[in-house]
Amino acid sequence: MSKPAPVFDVAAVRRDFPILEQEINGRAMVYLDSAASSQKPRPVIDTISAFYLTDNANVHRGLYELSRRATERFEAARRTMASFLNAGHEREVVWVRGATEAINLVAATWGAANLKPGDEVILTCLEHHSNIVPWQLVAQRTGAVLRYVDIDDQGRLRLDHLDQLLSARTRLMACGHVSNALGTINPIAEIARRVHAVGALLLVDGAQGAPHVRVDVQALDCDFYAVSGHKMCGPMGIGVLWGRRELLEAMPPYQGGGEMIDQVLPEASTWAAVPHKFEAGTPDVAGAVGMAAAADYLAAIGHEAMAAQEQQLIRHAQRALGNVPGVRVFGPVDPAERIAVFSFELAGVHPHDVATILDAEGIAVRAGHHCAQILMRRLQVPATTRASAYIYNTPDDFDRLAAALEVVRTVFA
Ligand code: 7TS
Repeated sequence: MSKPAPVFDVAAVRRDFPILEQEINGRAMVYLDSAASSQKPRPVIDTISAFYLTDNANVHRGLYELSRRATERFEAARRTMASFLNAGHEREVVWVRGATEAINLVAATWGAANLKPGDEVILTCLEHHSNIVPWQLVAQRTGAVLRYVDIDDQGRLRLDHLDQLLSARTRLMACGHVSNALGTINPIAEIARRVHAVGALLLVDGAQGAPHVRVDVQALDCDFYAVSGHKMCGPMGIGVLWGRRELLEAMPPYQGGGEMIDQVLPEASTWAAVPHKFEAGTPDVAGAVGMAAAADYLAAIGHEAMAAQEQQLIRHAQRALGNVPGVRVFGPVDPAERIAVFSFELAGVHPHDVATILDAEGIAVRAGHHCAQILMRRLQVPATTRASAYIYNTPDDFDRLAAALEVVRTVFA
């Protein structure tokens, strides 16, 4: 099979990820589980380490040099994330633990303050549980009703169905930018136009979008955008909620504690300005600094180069998987409509058995429902095997995967 020329130097990128240079079960490891969590390049690890070695102190409190420095690093990281997302203002960037917390924050604060019985929240059947369960919790408390946009046979959202669901009762739509299970890239700007036309808001779960697609929250014209650091080369336990400033300002606080207040009186308190109103307690400062280093790392490669490289990888992977008898890949066929996340079934073999044999061959994939049980039900499969690639993966990785799938077939013949 011919190997297309990479549009950035993948070998150089791989040298930044020492974790990839190891053997698993006597074979050079192939890491194909980046949709669950990406690996971290040296510049991110070094930035976190340097923060603890030279700048660590609590933020927004001390009048001494180290605390000032930690605060400046923390707020500079916020500016980096604002520019990574093309936010209109750094105050629109709230530090959270990840996409899960970002969505819970909006559901619990905006949702509780704005949803009434009979109001509708539109989700899609592609969503990760993180973008379903928080809305179920607030719907149960407020009497709001959830609706789900269906997909077509390639796992693409049916915009005609969205049009049927949108009405004067719709208050918000919560939609993933990119599906973690199928890799589908959703047409967010188009969805925003339709959602805004009925006067509703659009929250985008960008956990899988930000690592792969250039995010411009102003061009997407969404109202909230949720990001996890650990899927875009940053550390675990840190993420960003971007929200329109006037929305964030109108929302009640999320958690109470230090840092989020202005005045604390015996019976009630007043709140700090956004974004600090939503950042109760000591934040993960090293995590924020590490996430900003990850955003800088991706920006240095360039989203256009990343996307072009990924398109080539998708074509190669489709050919390699397509040559294995019995493999059925879910999701969009056109590479332009997807990222390099491949959920598939292998006829007659349970996905957990596939993943176990792949592990014995040194290949890391995920098998299961991928926190997308609504989608699995829609696809009428109990589970899939999922191979998800990122900037450090090569065509060879998919050749190894295809060869290992032949081993699986032999074992189960
Ligand atoms: N939304 C999407 C689309 C996701 O893929 C994930 C994590 C989340 C939200 C939650 O992100 P967290 O960082 O707050 O946990 N997805 C996966 C996955 O596909 N396999 O493991 C985690």
